[in-house]
Amino acid sequence: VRRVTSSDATAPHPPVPALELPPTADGFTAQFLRNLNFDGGVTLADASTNDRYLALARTVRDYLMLHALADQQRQAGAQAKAVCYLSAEYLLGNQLDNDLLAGDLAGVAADAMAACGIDLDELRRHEIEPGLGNGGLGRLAACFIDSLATLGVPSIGYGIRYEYGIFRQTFEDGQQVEQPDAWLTLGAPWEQPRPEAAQTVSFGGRTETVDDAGTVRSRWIPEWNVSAVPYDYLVPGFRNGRVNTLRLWRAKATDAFDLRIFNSGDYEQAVRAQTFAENISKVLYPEDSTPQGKELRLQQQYFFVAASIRDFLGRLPEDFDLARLPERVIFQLNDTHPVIAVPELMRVLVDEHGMAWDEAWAVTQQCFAYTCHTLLPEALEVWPVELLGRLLPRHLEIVYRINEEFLAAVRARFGDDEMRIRDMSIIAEFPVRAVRMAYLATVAGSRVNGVAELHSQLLRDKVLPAFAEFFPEKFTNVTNGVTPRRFLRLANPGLSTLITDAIGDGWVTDLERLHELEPLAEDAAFRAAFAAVKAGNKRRLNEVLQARDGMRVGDGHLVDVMVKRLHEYKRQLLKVLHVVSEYEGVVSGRIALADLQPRTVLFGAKAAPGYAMAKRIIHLINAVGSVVNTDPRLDGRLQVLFPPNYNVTLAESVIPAADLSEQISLAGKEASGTGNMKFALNGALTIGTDDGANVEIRELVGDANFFLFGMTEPEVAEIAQAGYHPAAFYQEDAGLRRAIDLIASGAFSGGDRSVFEPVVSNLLYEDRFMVLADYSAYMAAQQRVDAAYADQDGWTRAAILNVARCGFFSSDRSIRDYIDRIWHTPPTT
Ligand code: B1H
Repeated sequence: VRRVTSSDATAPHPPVPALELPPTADGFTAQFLRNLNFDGGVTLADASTNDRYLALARTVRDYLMLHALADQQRQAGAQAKAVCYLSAEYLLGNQLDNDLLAGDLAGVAADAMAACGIDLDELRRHEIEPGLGNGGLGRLAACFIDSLATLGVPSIGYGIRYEYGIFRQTFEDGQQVEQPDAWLTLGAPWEQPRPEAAQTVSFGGRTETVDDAGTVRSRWIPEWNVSAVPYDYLVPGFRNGRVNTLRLWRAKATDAFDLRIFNSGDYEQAVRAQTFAENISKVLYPEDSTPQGKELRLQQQYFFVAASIRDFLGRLPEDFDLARLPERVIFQLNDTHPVIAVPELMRVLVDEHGMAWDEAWAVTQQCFAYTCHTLLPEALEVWPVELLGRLLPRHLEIVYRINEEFLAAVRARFGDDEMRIRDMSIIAEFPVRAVRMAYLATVAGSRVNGVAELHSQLLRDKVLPAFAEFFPEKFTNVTNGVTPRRFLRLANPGLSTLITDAIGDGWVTDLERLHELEPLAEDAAFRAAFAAVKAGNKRRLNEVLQARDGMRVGDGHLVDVMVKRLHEYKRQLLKVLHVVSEYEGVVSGRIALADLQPRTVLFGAKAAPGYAMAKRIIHLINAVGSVVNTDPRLDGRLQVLFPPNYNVTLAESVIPAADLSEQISLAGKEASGTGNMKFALNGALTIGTDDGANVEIRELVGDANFFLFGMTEPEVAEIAQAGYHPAAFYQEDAGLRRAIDLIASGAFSGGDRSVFEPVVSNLLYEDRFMVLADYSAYMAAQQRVDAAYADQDGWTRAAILNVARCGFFSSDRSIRDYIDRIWHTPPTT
């Protein structure tokens, strides 16, 4: 045993090798038992499932920490430029399997658990996923940090440690009920609190001007503070020894805060004030795509970006020249949620470091880049000036000055074109004076990117055309991607093994190698093996659904899946109309039961709690399901399953089992989609519109292996322009009329016609997302699906080609594109 001397404490030293590397089952077992005994305070004999789970998680983290310490030491002197990914959401999913895979610990962990008589699968099922995001945007952030680590890019993910993540969805009488997501209650073994690295974040108050040796400067006198305490997650690269950090901030009342209240002697007020501060990181706002302009949400946004900027600047050498900040960092803005970071960095540089405005602006412009994730006008965040001025008065001044100088530049180029000035102003005047965060991000950032080719083009042409004209060089595209580690290697072990047996395991970090599978589509034995994997995945899904919800997919059924947030633009209603039409067809005798391709239609979707129409649509899906599933005339050949609480964990069981992937948004509305990529990569065929990344999927897999239907974006724009009349489609299409009439008749609501009346009249008289206009094309495409599925071997061939041709959709490729087009941050070793 080496003696620890006092010099060890100060001199840089290699991490103490407390654990054996490479890991052995004995070493792993010993560490597991240490954690169980000393961290958990229980013996193996007395340990509960939770105790064992926590000790296992700790042990996995210990091994990763060894890599992290070594990695930090290697990177310390490197002075490489880092990516700071600023995102209000990270939809991480379970950590255990992810970290076992990345750290190559699955084998020793299994042996160690077996040696202790513990069922590893039971511990896997015990994990509660951190659901710190709503949907695609949050999951994208999680995929990106995985790829950043795997590619060896120095980076930090910054976000919020919500005490309550996305709500847990239950159904009562078919209607959504939201339950709090208490993911922290049984312990959070993957995170490490770092109270010593807390930052203070200020709010409110006023500004005053001071004469600083002849220059008039503004400064902020805030009114209240909160403390931001970081909680760190290890983000391991795939077996490369690299470990990055995800730093999530938790709001705590500051000591000063406590003291002030303590002095006032008002105990009740003291407790209330503490709650007030800590509310900031209490709950994730459950709106996907449609932000609500709530004050607490702005507090959350400023809270995490202010803490993150300070945190990053604190990592630079004491004497670092901030004029060179762009050499060391790029802050990537994940949508507009962190855009308040722009005036914050300006404030830090100008007010706190005394930098001249113009120089600070030049630095700031190089340090930010902005990703837009939407096309819906209602999704573009704006903050009322009144609110911003009250919460962050200095930031409002800074935004005004940025806008003034920007509009002066616009005038200098285009003259006093007041229409243009009003269009481009960062400050909107109607309906209330408000800051347009997307405009601020566009003016401030070095780059603006959309998330799929079509989306980036529409962003230039429709959402920000004046800006694209003014700053053509800023606009670029980075098509989204998904991590093949979680969504293929882990979620689909059967297919992973089949692929690896055929082409080796290089695909896990080089997904384009899936192309090597293409010739195997013509190999009958490979097709049979592929089909067997799909059948096995359906059995696995059934085990999960049985245990979770008492549901099962029918034997021999085509598994038709639509899982994503519930939003009208995504058109779950179109899928419902298809189901109702098939049902009506059989019941009325127009379709012979024997001609009906047996199908299970599986939905998964959460609705924002305040989104009434979305909740009615959930109710309708459940109502249709309970009628269709139990009508003896259908004999079980058409099933509608809607397991509640769709999340990352359920996705990992559902996606590998799917035959058909529903990607049926109205063209021009879905920015990208990422579920579409996960399904294709797992060998489901897509029925989809020409929208988002569907366009690129279809181009890559080929028209023969994709069921395209519906209007194109220009066609949508044209009929919108001409005046869209949904009722005309209802009048002209007898099948559509029968389906809608059946819903309107109360057939799915126990004869009560009022229940779904709002859904029906919305479809007939408004139908903002043109469900009725695409209905007949969708029905025809579903007929092509049925015909194609009848040829099982042909279907399997097409499915294999989907897998083989979707390597492009790795988030590793997305990150390489960000590096090449935006960040210019080479990987380090
Ligand atoms: C996407 C959001 C979003 N776009 C506001 N916008 C939110 C907007 O809390 N909010 O207020 C939360 C989320 N999310 C999605 O991003 C797009 O709809 C998808 O098409 C895209 O694939 C995904 C990732 O780019």
